[in-house]
Amino acid sequence: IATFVTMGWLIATRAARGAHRTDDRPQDVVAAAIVDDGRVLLAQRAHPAELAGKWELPGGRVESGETHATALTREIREELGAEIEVAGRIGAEVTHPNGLMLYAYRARLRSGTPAALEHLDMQWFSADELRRLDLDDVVPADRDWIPELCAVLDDA
Ligand code: 9L3
Ligand code: MG
Repeated sequence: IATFVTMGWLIATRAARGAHRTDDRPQDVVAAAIVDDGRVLLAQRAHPAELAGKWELPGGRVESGETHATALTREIREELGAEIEVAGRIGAEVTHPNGLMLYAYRARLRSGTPAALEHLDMQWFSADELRRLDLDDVVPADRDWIPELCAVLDDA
């Protein structure tokens, strides 16, 4: 019986380890700064409750086997129904309190018209509109990206 108890314990602890990715390297989240006509697209999160109504650069988790670019292209297709071309990084990576690592990338629209399929709303922001945005209305993880976004739009 001791053998069976030990086997059960081994299986249970391994299953628990597999379920908690935080035991591995941090999971990557990618976000897109889609710039068009001198403006950047921000989307208003629908969930979780503490982030609902706050603006973010749209995107999501990188799944196994994906590059940052393929994950971001998939996320924008799912969230906004548009095809993008991913360019270089913008801003510094952000370490999320829950262990996620966030990376922002510049992107251009290839086809389709973005729509808030999974967000409460979306809006194109000029540099001036970004500077007037109350940071309390921005997802905390994305706040540090705003100054560099303004600089990119000033150059665009
Ligand atoms: N997150 C923060 N800022 C962003 C994005 C796209 C995501 N610009 C955070 C919110 C969630 C996690 O990363 O805690 C996963 O994002 P999602 O898959 O819920 O979009
Ligand atoms: Mg998302």
